[in-house]
Amino acid sequence: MCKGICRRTYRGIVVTLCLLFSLYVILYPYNNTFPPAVNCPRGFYVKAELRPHLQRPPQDRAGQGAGGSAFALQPMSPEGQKEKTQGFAKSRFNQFASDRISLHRDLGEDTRHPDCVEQKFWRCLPNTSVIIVFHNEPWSTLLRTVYSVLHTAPAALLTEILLVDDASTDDHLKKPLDEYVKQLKIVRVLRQSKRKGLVTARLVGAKAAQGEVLTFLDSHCECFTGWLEPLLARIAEEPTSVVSPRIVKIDKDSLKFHKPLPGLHNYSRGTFDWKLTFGWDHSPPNEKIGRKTETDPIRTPTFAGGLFSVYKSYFEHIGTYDDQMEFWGAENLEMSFRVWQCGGQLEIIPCSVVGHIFGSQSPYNFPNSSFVITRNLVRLAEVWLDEYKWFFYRMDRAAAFIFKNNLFGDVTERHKLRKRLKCKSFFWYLKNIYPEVHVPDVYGKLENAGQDCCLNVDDRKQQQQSLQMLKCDNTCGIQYFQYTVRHEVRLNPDNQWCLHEHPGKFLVSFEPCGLEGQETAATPEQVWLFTETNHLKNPSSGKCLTVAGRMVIMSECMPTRLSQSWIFL
Ligand code: LR7
Ligand code: MN
Repeated sequence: MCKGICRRTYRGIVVTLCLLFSLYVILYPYNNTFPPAVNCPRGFYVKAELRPHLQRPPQDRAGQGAGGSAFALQPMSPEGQKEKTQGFAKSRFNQFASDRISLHRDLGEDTRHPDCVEQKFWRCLPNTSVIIVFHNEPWSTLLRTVYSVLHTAPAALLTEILLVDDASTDDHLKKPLDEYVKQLKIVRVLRQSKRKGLVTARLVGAKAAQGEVLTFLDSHCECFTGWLEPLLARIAEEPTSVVSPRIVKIDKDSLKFHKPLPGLHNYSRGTFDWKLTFGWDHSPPNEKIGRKTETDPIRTPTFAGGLFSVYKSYFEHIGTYDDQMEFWGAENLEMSFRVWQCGGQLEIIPCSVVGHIFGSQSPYNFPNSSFVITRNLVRLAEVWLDEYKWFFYRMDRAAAFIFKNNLFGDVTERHKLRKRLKCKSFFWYLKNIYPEVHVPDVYGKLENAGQDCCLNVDDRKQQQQSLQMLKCDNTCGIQYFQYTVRHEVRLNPDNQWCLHEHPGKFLVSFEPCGLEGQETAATPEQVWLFTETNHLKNPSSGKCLTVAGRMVIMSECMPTRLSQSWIFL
């Protein structure tokens, strides 16, 4: 009998396990929108399987720009000179030279690191749509971009190339372009009827794309041999990665393609400053960031934003773009912060090399351009920067104006997205992703708006009773303070004393700072928020720093009270 019970129990367990397993199999795809389930036959691709869509036609070795070389200057006729000047004025690079270089130019020998040249790929790379948005791009640069993809990307991995026209006005980009790309079979032109900028144009492309991965390129690029596979391989391995190639320069004057130099492997990564300008610096040494081989990705705090691959499903999951950003600018930093703060990663893949023409300045004239770019930046600051936005507004007066007068539009949808994805704080981002960032503290006197007086500390005592309001002339004490990113008000120059509130009392004094080194948050009594009404508020007590005669006390915050209104001078 016992045996019977055991057998029955055993059978019960097996049935339950089977049921649970089938349930898991059925539900699996629903809790995993990405990665798409990959069916990966064993082994590596062989060369023949990675053949491009189009073979390059035979090259004229002596031709202009051959092998990625510079356009050679020749004696020029007056008409030629005129054409060159006009081309430069319109495109901000040497269009004259570009127009005389083969659309199919080969870039010569593979000069990437040997580890990259020899890298093998598992036979399970996802396929991709390449999306190229453009506005009034010259024919030669646009078509050289297209051909460089067709000549390098493995046909098996390239679903299509989508050219998205952001309402260009140049005639060559209309019917002639439609007609020309017909022969290229997998190239399609989509159009945005009104000029709205690159963000919405990219969204048009992303929506129409049929590939598993989206790969964005600018309209004046040339892809180096083997650029696509390493990008796709990395996102197959890490589906929440957004990956950029290593971007090299195509010279705006000579159209020389700056090939990766053998032996030189110091890598750049993307950064930003408090004006929210994108920039580059050197990635920390390999040992420090755990890179073991040359094929390993490089984590980057921000990206240039024009050239990258991402799973289509992940792009949608993390909120595509802020579609109310117009024309040009800011979308790259917005996406950088968003990807990191919301659980993804941004990487540069050094084995993937793509060239880009960096023009001398923006060739676009859209209405109110500097206002539009700053407005885009304010939108991103309002959504992703938390209290760090004040650094930006302090650095950029136009941004502060747009913020103050509420001219940046509605960002509630983006806030909802941030909440839905449970994204981390900007403080987390700086600490973990960009710890080398320079965070400026604010220094100065603290003047009270109600009187012509400044907060003064008697440097002989540095105690509560020595805190008072005096004329702002530095004659009898210290009037120099530092408002730190951790929201302390520190007494300078020695930096050891912090403005300190005493719970349940009116008292406020300078006490030794509780926060040391890399700790994340100050002691609650030493936290002061500089509010929009210029109050210095201690959030734990909810009280504000208040002037009472020559004394300074804590009292209930009242928005209009001048005795609670402070200015950092
Ligand atoms: O109104 C516009 N509509 C467009 O369709 C303005 C531009 N565009 C197109 C344009 O044709 C091009 O294909 O959008 C693309 C980007 O414009 P560029 O080439 O003038 O920009 P850029 O190369 O000067 O600037 C970089 O920053 C931009 C900020 O919005 C975009 O993110 C670009 O994609 C980005 N370029 C790169 O990342 C390439 C690497 C260079 C660097 C650094
Ligand atoms: Mn560009």
